[in-house]
Amino acid sequence: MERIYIGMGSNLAAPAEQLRNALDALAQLPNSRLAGVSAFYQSDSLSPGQPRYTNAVAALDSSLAPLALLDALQAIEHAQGRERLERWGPRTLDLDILLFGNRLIDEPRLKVPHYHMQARPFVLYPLAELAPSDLQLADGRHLRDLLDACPFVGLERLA
Ligand code: ROI
Repeated sequence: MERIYIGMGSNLAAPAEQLRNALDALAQLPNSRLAGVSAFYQSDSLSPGQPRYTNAVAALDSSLAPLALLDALQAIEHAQGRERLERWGPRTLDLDILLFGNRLIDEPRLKVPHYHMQARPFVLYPLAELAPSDLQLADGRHLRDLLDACPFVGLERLA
């Protein structure tokens, strides 16, 4: 089993419900256990002119291989109506593998740690709710340092 952190986001079709449905689907993945979920957070989209996003992070313990998990996450996105119309476009559901145990993954379909996580408060702050405070990424960076460089700005933590 490895500990995997999954970033979740939605800005269409009742975002909080999309995240709850995705959590139900994650809990049913084979050879896996849903180990935790952060609070939900709302924030403005990084690309202008889209509805606000609801984001959260899930902790999954799994013995699935990285690409098998990626396939499963894409199947969940698809089942919840994700259409890949444009890069950075609005979406019913986005599931991103942020961290996968202590692995560095650099494949065409999958880069871990996730590329943009260090600059995104809506990823780092929910991740910090679940991860140990001394978490070190596989590339040597410390979560603590990423948080220090990424102010808690524009995030609204939902009850
Ligand atoms: N903005 C926010 N706040 N949350 C997201 O999940 C998100 N995802 C994206 C872009 C369009 C970059 N902006 C986002 O893909």
